[in-house]
Amino acid sequence: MLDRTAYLALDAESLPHRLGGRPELLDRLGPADAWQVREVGDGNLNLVFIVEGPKGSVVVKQALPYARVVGESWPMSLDRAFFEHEALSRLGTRDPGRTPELIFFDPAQAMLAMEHLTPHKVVRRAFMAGEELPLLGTHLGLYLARTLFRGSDWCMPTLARKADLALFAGNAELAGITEELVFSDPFKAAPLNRHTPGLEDIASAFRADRPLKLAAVEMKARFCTCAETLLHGDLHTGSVMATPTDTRVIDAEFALYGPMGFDVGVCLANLWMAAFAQEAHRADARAAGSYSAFLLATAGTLWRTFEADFSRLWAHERTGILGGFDLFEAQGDEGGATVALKTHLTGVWQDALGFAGMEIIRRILGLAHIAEFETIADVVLRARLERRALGFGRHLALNRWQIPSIEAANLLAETERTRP
Ligand code: SR1
Ligand code: MG
Repeated sequence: MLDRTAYLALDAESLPHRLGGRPELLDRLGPADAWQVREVGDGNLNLVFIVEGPKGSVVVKQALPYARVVGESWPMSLDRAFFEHEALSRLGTRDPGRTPELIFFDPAQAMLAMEHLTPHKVVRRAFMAGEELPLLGTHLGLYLARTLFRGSDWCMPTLARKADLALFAGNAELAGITEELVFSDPFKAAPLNRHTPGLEDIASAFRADRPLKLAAVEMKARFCTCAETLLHGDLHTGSVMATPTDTRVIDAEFALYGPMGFDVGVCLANLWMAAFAQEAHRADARAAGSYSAFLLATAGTLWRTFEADFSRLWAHERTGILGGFDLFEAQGDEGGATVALKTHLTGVWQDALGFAGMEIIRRILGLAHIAEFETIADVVLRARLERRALGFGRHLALNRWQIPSIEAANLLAETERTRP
């Protein structure tokens, strides 16, 4: 059991004194008495500091013993910092260069120091500013293929795989948060739910919508029971930072073993939601349409890149428990292996659509909303855009077996986005 009696939350004033003896930081930053510190955390859970010195800058992230978004009335284990560190190490090995460089981890202080990504922007904020990120879809598709494939039974040997599964089972508290906030709360009168005024009718209709609630239970069952690979577990566009030429994935504290479609679906959902919010962020309908086209194209590139790179890895790195070379290629049955791959990818796609539907609904009717909608001051407009997104989310959840391709899903998104 880790001794956390010395745990103390950092603040900008105390940070140089508390961390100024660390050689890894002194090497990168220069002397501590010249450090400038800013707290910049805008997420739901943690403290995040940018520390700048004469020689460079770093980020220091520290877990709080409660959920920042709610306050001290929601106590939360500091162990999530341990799981974040373990997860980022693995994800960074599986897709090198796609996560920030880790500098040190202090388990007793639940504190992680890492590379300061600059001039990177949180992707959600780049979307709100209307900045195009031409490589985002490709980078995310590659990241998803590599991390999801290489953390799975298709690639990993049995002993390492099961030890890892057991380790990440310890991140149960954060898994429980996702179970409740994504798959349950939006479909009942949960105390932490909130929504834009004007959405009362649809919030109430969703609580009485048996097919939708059955879909929520089915997706929750997939999330809870399908320990297919190590997931990031919270891959929304606030967990990605980018420039036009580089993309990095951060904030892996929700990491757990789960279905591949969860990371894919959450990511797609956040691209689609950004498109639904466009009308409020651009000067006119034409500009909104043009930026939406970029977002939908990014979703398309993401999925097609994921499929292609996953298929490449399947051909070259299928060395794990489920490898199947002995059953197919070794017996001259290449076609059998191709069918197994296609069946698997179809399952990931259908899961992704179901999870995307859940993510959209929970970001509008649940506790944790997204800035693209939250910053729309005109609540009538906000409600109108959110209502369209809710209709799309419900459609995805209920029709996940009938939407054959990313092109078909994008067409549905554009039809709903422009609905009068
Ligand atoms: C109490 S945590 C609320 C949400 O913030 C995180 O980013 C996750 O998305 C979680 O569901
Ligand atoms: Mg986060």
